Amino acid sequence: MKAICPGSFDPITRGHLDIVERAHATFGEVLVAIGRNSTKNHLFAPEERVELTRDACAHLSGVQVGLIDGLLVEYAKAQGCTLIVKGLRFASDFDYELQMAHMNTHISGLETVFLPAAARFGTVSSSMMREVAANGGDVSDFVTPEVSRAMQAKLAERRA
Ligand code: COD
Repeated sequence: MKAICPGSFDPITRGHLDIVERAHATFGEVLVAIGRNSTKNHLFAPEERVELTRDACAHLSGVQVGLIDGLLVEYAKAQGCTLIVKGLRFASDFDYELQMAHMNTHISGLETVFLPAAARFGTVSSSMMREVAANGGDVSDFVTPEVSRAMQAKLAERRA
């Protein structure tokens, strides 16, 4: 079975990575799919997010990374994925994810499986990482060293 783990991943956190690793252990082949998501204010361009995510997943053979063009479910089917895997942290995630799961099933018949966030990463979000790093805080417990360096470089570039 090939599962798809979609998200904005701006940037990928250890919480995201934990979901990808568990999806890999449970379902085998995994495609981590990055949405362009124009409604969010991004730190990294979609192609930069692909590179950082690819790097973070390099230790997982059988995990690929791609960029979603258009609808997630169409991309998923075109790539041979038969299941969507998402992480859930708290009730607000569930409210949002349930709407997307219903719509994705309605459009395509693809089911969504939810994995509970690991306790140690259960309140970690990309937006919190961006906020902490932008104000000089240390995010290295929650992102890979490469992501941490890329965030510092991007923020320095923005300040220049
Ligand atoms: N631990 C576990 N899970 C986590 C953590 C954490 N610390 N942080 C986030 N997650 C989960 C989220 O709950 C989510 O399931 C997933 O990881 C990705 O999170 P984000 O924030 O990076 O990504 P989102 O929620 O902004 O991604 C939205 C998509 C890109 C998936 C969505 O917009 C999409 O499918 N876009 C394609 C266009 C489309 O088909 N739209 C219609 C959808 S119905």
